[in-house]
Amino acid sequence: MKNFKRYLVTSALPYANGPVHIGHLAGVYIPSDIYVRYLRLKGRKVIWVCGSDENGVPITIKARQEGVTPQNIVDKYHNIIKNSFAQLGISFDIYSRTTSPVHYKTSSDFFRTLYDKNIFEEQVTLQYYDEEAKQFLADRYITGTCPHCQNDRAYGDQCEKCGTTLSPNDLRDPKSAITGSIPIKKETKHWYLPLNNYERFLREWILEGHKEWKANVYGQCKSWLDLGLQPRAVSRDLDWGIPIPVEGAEGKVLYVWFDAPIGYISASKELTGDWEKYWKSEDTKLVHFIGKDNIVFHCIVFPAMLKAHGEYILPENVPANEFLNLEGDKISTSRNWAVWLHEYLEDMPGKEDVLRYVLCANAPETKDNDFTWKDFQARNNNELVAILGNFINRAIVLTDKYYGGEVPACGTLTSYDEEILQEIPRIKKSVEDNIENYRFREALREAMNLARLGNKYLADTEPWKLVKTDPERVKTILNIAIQISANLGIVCEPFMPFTAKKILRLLNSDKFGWEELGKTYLISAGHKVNKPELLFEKIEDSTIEAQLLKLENTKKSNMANEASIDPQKSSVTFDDFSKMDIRISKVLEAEKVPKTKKLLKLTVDTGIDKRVIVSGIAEFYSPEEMVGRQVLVLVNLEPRTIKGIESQGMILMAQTSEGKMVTVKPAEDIITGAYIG
Ligand code: B3M
Ligand code: ZN
Repeated sequence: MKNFKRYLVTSALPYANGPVHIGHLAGVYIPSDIYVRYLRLKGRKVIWVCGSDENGVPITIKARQEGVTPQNIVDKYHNIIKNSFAQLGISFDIYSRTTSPVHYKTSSDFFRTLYDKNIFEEQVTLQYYDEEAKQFLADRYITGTCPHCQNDRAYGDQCEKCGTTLSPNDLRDPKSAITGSIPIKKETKHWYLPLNNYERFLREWILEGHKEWKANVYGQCKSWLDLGLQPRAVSRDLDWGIPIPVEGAEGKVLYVWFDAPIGYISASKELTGDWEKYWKSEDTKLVHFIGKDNIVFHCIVFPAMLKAHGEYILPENVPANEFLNLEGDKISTSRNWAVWLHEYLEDMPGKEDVLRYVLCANAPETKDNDFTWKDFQARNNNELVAILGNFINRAIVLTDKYYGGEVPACGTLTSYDEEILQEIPRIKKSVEDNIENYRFREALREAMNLARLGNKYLADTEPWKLVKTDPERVKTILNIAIQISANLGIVCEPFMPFTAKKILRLLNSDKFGWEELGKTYLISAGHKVNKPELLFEKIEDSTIEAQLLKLENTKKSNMANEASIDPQKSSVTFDDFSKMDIRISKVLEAEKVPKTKKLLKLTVDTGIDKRVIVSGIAEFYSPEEMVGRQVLVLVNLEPRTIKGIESQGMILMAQTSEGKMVTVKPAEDIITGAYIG
């Protein structure tokens, strides 16, 4: 294995278009915090950089939604994100932002270097352009009908109803989301990074050189590479972002995925004058912590950029996690389906480590996982309270009770004592191996095994039974229990830094070095520990129910929103409207149209005549339910033949939030044939 002199750790830059949620934490920030805290404890040289991703379309969309400037948006969310990270103990060396002057210059220079080296290809293409707003439309700014599911609110990059990835050209009836007008196609020039030229290098570097990468990461890279790489545009027509530093590029900015990873370099520059050592020497170990949706950018695009530039090292590993779901549903910022960190910190003061623990114990390291409040409660009550808290408490309480808090001297060890003590260095080694290999769940499980070991030791030796008959033995047992507690104060630090501190405070002890983990004489006889205090408290059902209620309300309001978000159609003249002849009618007969699931054949009395209408409501109403019902009928709709039956008119229906079609009826008794208008 290579011997690295220093570590450069990066964590994905969260978009400053919303706060941070538990999915971000479990996927990226908690694992990287554990990793870096551990490296520091081991005395390795390390810098850890992060910051807010403040450029790009996600920011301008949010600004438009809230009716404020993009600058307002990034200022607001940068502060929320930065503060909430700090409160959770996420210990970046720097949390910067990609609107910083250093970043503007760094990424602009980076582009210019590649430009001067003739790396880019220029291409003129036709893009949608909104003539009213006088601007080119980013994919997200074009809406239209999805060609797969007919959803008429699909976006130019994706249909959120059926989940298909789209390009703006796939949409039928495209409209500008800015003005609602129909966009035209207009020529525009952009710079492309020819990823295809780096395919061979990437194949060798990843597929041959990094077989040790996590299977999910390696697998995703392989499938991208096997599909073949295409040139990718690294510029955009947008009025928010870093201007392209080339003449004749007015109105064009760097694509956000071009500048964002350079943000790691800019933040390092802001942090230390030594930044070049970290970024440009082969004996630096560069590790990117990200979520799975960012793999291609960190394993393929950014390395190709770094390679093209020529001066930078490449990542040694990219331990991307899968996704965390919430109560069975995908976490979504726009649908507010999330547990937001800043809200958690407010709702659950003093429980920072509970969240850190649960999200690490349940981290989606190899597959998507689910966060549920019930599991959160169970892990707190059955693990933190019952295992870790219980052991530390028993060790301190017994020392307090029997010896007034003075740690008793250790006498002769039995072979069982020795067996127990030998476990500690084994646990240490296992925690280290697991962390170094990005298996944080397993590392945490092993750390907790030390508390399990302590509980088992006390349960097996039962000092409370021996205190009268064999006081010397009890001294040894409690000395050992206190040594195990001190070891827990060390081993918990990367995972639960607040708890590690509390343990040491209970032991009335200074911080130990990590190298002391595994030692069994950390606290000397005669040392006085503090009065017992509980490390964790039980979480009651009512607390969990309050959180579940919050989620339920989100679900309800989402449903209401979805039911009412149909935008207003374009205006019609009164003449247009008065052409429609709508009458109160009565259904006389109803039957299913054979060989169809959705159609009913209805005979209705319109007051004018009796006629046949075919209506697509069989999924919602049985023929029996329709007979005798008053309905609204558009009687002068051109007749249409459906399944061989001539349909003369249309029954008017409304749609419920669950998508059910229901008939509409007048508020008072009214004669058949009455005119509506
Ligand atoms: N902001 C996307 C994300 O939050 C993006 C990461 C940038 S890392 C350089 O998923
Ligand atoms: Zn669709």
